[in-house]
Amino acid sequence: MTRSWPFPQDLIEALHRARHVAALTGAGISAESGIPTFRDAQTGLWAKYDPMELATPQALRRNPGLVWSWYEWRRSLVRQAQPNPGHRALVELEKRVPRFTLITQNVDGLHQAAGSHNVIELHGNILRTRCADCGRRVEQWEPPAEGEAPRCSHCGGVLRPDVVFFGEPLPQEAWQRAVEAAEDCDLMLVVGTSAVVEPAASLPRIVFHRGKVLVEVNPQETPLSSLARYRLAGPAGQVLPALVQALDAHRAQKGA
Ligand code: BV8
Ligand code: ZN
Repeated sequence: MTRSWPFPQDLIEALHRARHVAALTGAGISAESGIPTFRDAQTGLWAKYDPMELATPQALRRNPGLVWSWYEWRRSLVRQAQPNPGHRALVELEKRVPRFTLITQNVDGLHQAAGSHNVIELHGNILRTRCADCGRRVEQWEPPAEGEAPRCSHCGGVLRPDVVFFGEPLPQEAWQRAVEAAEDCDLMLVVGTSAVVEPAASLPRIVFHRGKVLVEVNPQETPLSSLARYRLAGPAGQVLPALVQALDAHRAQKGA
């Protein structure tokens, strides 16, 4: 049963009228799928490591085996995770608006698993692996010795997850498409992101400076909260399904 949220009528009207809706999602939308966010303390084995230290090219050079093990642990969490009602509500919303662009900072592939189409992955995907040297995508590899990273069968380079480390540039094409969506959309939902990581966090500011509607879905305040025309302070897994329901009710009433 979805808690019915008291959405402002003009928010639902703006969603109803929007020609192009964009959504920017962060780790918060996957929290209800059991994947720890970055801001949460790293659970268990990894409590003593800082993601900012491990998700870097320096860490990969210095200790590829440790970086590889950290990502193997995170991949095991992702493989057990299912999309939650928040992911599924964005699939429903995509069906209800003329144009919908889903931009995610997440690397867990849960939007695609939920059925979203043309997902823009700004930071890559943890389930894909590539060679750090020749860049080849790699589907299987010899299991590495304990504490080592596996090697590329083509060039002998260390293998790494196909994600964007801190200090690395974002994939050019993904970034371009995300900026185009921010420059064209009538409304942007910003869901489950602490809006700290750049350049992703600059996308909602483009929408704000264009005078378009920014909607933040996050139980906590963030640096974006002051720019949001609407702040829906709740978990995405409850707020987003309720938002789609309110849009349907609004349209049924208009249709009636
Ligand atoms: C770049 C893949 C330039 C890896 C990720 C100073 C020093 C050094 C660097 C910088 C600096 N200042 C700026 C930088 C640049 C740096 C950066 O932004 N650093 C920050 C930390 C200050 N950015 C970069 O390095 C980027 N690259 O700038 O390159 C360049 C250009 C040309 C040539 C060379 C270089 C690359 C950034 C990408 C890093 N990779 N991921 C991996 O995953 O291992 S980012 C990673 O962290 C995630 O992908 C994610 O994007 C980010 C975490 O952010 P969030 O998604 O927001 O998650 P978070 O946990 O923070 O927040 C969760 C939110 O959800 C919270 O607000 C919470 O309240 C909310 N929530 C919780 N539950 C729910 C919920 N919301 C809704 N419902 C719920 N149920
Ligand atoms: Zn290679």
